[in-house]
Amino acid sequence: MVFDLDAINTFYSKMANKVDEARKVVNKPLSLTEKILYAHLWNSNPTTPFTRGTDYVDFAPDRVAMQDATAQMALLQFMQAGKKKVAVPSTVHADHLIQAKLNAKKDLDTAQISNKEVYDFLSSVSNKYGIGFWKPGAGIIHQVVLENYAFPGGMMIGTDSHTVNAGGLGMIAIGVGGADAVDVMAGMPWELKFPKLIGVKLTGKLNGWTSPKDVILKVAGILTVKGGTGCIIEYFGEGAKSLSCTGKGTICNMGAEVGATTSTFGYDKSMERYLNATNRSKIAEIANTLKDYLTGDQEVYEKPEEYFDQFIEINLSELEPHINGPFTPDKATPISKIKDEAEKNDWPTDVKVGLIGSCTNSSYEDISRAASIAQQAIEKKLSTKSEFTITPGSEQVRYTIERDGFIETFNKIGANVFANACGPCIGQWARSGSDKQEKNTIVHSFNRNFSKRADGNPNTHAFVASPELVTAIAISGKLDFNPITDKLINNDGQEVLLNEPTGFELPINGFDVEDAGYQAPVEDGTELEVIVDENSERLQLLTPFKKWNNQNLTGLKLLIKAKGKCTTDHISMAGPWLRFRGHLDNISNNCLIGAINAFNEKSNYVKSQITGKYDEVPTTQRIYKENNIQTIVVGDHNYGEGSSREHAAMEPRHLGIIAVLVKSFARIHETNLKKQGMLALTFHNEDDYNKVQEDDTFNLIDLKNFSPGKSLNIEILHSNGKKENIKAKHTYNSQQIEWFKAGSALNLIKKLNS
Ligand code: MIC
Ligand code: SF4
Repeated sequence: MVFDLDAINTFYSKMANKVDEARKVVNKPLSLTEKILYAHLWNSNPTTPFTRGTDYVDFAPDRVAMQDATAQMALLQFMQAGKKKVAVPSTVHADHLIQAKLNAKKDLDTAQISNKEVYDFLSSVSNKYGIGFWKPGAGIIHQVVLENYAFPGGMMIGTDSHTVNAGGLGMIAIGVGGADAVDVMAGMPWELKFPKLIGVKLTGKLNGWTSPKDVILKVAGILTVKGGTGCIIEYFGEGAKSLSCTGKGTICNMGAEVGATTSTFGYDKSMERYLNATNRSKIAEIANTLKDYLTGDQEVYEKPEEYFDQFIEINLSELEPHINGPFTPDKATPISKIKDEAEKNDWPTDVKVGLIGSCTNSSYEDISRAASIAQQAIEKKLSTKSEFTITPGSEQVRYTIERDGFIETFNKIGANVFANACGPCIGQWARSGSDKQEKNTIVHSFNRNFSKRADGNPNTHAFVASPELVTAIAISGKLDFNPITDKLINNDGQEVLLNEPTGFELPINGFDVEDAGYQAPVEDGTELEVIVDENSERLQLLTPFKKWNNQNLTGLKLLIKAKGKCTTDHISMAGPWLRFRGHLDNISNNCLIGAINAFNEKSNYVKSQITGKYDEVPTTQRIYKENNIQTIVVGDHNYGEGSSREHAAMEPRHLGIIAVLVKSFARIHETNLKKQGMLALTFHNEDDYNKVQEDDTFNLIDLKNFSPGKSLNIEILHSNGKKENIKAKHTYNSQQIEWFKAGSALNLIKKLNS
């Protein structure tokens, strides 16, 4: 048993009381989100209710999860915190570093060799500090967490934005940067601004080709990539109850794509069935006795407009399958409109590859429904026009679907099964020919489709759809194929129509696995040593960032004014760069290379105010650093959208960028910047973005008075000698200002522990 039943029992034994106390203080019916948040306060019982969207609150999460690409930096930081053991149950999952090239077996063997140093580091550091280690091949963090650790009413944080997947099992699960994970593992409170609430009522029932994925594709279309910022989305209603637990997981997973802090569902029969199927009947038994506490109060769901900050209703019976993309997950097109849209936008309609799986959509249900389409292709004598790949989410799912014949079915339609890992979803895809940068289309069941994400090719148009739809599209080879209405011509020249997909919520014969791939830590790891080779190009011990000198910051040069979408993929690209995630100096060579320079519309091409020449962003910035000149980055809306990777904050910090001034931030990235001792500022007046010119110098003239709720005054000096004054807002509270003063949050922890 890998989960901690005792800890969960202890939490449940106190939950009812905590929620009852909270209800007295709040003095009105509570949503599920509020129940879970109030039941996880660091300082037991509140005396006044928290104001949503305003109050910073200290929480005590039940557990921490980390994946290999972020765990390296998180654990390098934890090693500096001076603790013997982690304070809460924590796990590390080796999933992001496996490249998908040939097939599961060969790719895993290659990864074991090429990533040996990193895996050895993660395995030994986990062992030393009491952290469970899921070895390469065990599966993708979020699927493994759902299968083993998530529990209704619990609260967890994870160093990956899709940690939110665990909301499918009624948790409040939140993606964070590594420095936040360090707080919790070091036994300190974890701080979050008390979120606003979005209620989504689901009525009706899914049918035909529509799947849970379409619910979130629709929601993404409604809310857009920043509509959920600062909010928790709570789903409820009869429609919600009719969804499988893993389907709920899919919906919560992609909540990251609308910027939501997390999403969740109330405990119901589907969760009970999933807990039973994954050997956790004991949790289901206790959860059944606490049902009312593990869902929102009836009054809240009856009058949602009164209790949520925003309310959306979706009728599942009428929901159409959707295809979202390209380049952004919120461009939602219902299948009936895809032909028109494709034509209108000149999207290439020949689909080169269909890819299913990932942490988002690799449940037994997803795979069985996709397999039912593949089976029809065989029976109806259709040959698959696109390439087709599968990345199973966990070894447990992979083993079970192989046992039940689905892998064989996929193989018969020419599929390639990759390792249980992120693979193509995060650019770990050795796609042949992608360097030619041809305009082409792929369709996948993953969650993100930012430019270059899957294969590094900016001209790959990636679309997101449910696994069953991806399978049908791959068989047809056409983006504008609508399986509900369109016929295909089979190998005998006959016209055939695909029937609706069918599947199984859970395996009839139960899940099975030979070796799930888990390594438990030793009881006492104090004597164990963690070795980091000084000459390593992949791992580097951290040197603390310098503390602030208490002076106003003057003479900051503009490094880049980024235009439009600037996600963490633009700031710290993944794919080939994942190999340097444990080496701050080396990975800093990708700093902001994807951001579009507003002055020339090019990426990785900025003017140096020292040399007057244009060069790559990291090279230009390193020259400023050598000359002890600090710099500032200016950006657009939702800056830092996407991943939790704190490299997107540590790299700029390491290279000497001290401030980031934007129209708005994505939540995790803003916190990451603060944690690493940087200034994360937003324009008071959005239009001031237009005032910023290429050769500008910035003076933060009243930083000495940096205090909560008080705007900062910035003087911009243009090269023509003109001066303009603008105001910048910030969301730092007094604790966060201390992080800035100390040089980073970690410097402060170290000070407290020394
Ligand atoms: C992603 O989906 O972008 C990632 C890769 O899983 C990231 C984490 C990372 O960059 O390591 C995330 O979502 O947080
Ligand atoms: Fe991995 Fe993709 Fe899921 Fe991120 S979104 S955890 S890269 S499978």
